[in-house]
Amino acid sequence: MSIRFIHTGDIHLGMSFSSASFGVSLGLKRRQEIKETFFNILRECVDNAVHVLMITGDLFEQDYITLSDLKDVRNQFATMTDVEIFICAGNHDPIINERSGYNLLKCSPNVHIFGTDIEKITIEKYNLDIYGFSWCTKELKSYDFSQLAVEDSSKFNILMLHGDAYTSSVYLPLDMTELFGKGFDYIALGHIHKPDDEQYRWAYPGTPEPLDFSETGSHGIIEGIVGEEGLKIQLKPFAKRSFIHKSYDINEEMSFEEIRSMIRQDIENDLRPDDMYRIKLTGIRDVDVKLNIEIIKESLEELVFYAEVYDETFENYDLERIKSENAGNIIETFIDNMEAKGLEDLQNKDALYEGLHLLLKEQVN
Ligand SMILES: [Mn+2]
Repeated sequence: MSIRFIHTGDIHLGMSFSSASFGVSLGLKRRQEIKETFFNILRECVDNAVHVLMITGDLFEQDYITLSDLKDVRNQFATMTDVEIFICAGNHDPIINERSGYNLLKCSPNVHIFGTDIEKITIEKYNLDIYGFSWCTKELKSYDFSQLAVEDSSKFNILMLHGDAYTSSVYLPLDMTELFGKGFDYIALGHIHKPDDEQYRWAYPGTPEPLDFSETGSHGIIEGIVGEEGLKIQLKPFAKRSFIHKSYDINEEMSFEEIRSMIRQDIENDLRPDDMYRIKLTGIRDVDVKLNIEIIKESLEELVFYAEVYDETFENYDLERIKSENAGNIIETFIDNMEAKGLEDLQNKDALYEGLHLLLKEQVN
């Protein structure tokens, strides 16, 4: 037979979002959406008669999850009697003591939570051995995998780990060449929030619901089959929303309304009403143009779920006037020096305007 599985991780149920750029009230909404998306994943397992669900750590935020949410999860797991659910705890939900979330509730027999030493859990009916361990600390500089070996290569063998395959961080750096050499059919990883569906025998599913503006692109779950014909995995989009970055370069010819409608038009041309936008304005604006980013934000939020706008433009200064007002001081010298370097080079011009912005602000203060 072949085993159909779903691999997810880094759900971060209970995420507080207390310092999110999009604010606390939207954070609360996102917190609820993360939970809904996780329950949609559980429903997907049942609807598609998935045999195995793997959750590779950071299922929840130990410091912020409520007992109420944990009970909802436990109860939902208990209804999924035909799905074997495997969980290895990560650095956000480590099994530290009896108050750790995983120790508070007794789960149904279909839920397998790895202990804090590496162990093998066997599902006889699927001829499957799954290896893994749960974190019991918030940091883990290394782990000795030298004794780890596939015990029965006639079975399907999967390894679940929460760690860092890409950099040498304090979050368990993983030597994938070493681990891959042990002969697992699949290594299910967690910790990195960016999904990678390109790997052949090991992969990060990433966060199913992206958490902030650093988590751009499509997010979802990994659907896979392991069987006599080998392994097949693919990333299936599952997130309710995406984070999108947009940058607009304006110039000194543009009025405020032109700037506002240009941005609005551009967003409308490729409208993604459910998504969250971070908009950056760069370039040089006319000194008389008052760039009211709140008005731009409000006008965009008629179109999309959320927009935040950052003004990184510089005023189009009247250099001759500023020089004559600052004859003999550092501001005049600065302008002279930059003019000598050549303002037709836009980098020089930006540097001049950036410097002037700071110097003139200081002067006012
Ligand atoms: Mn995580």
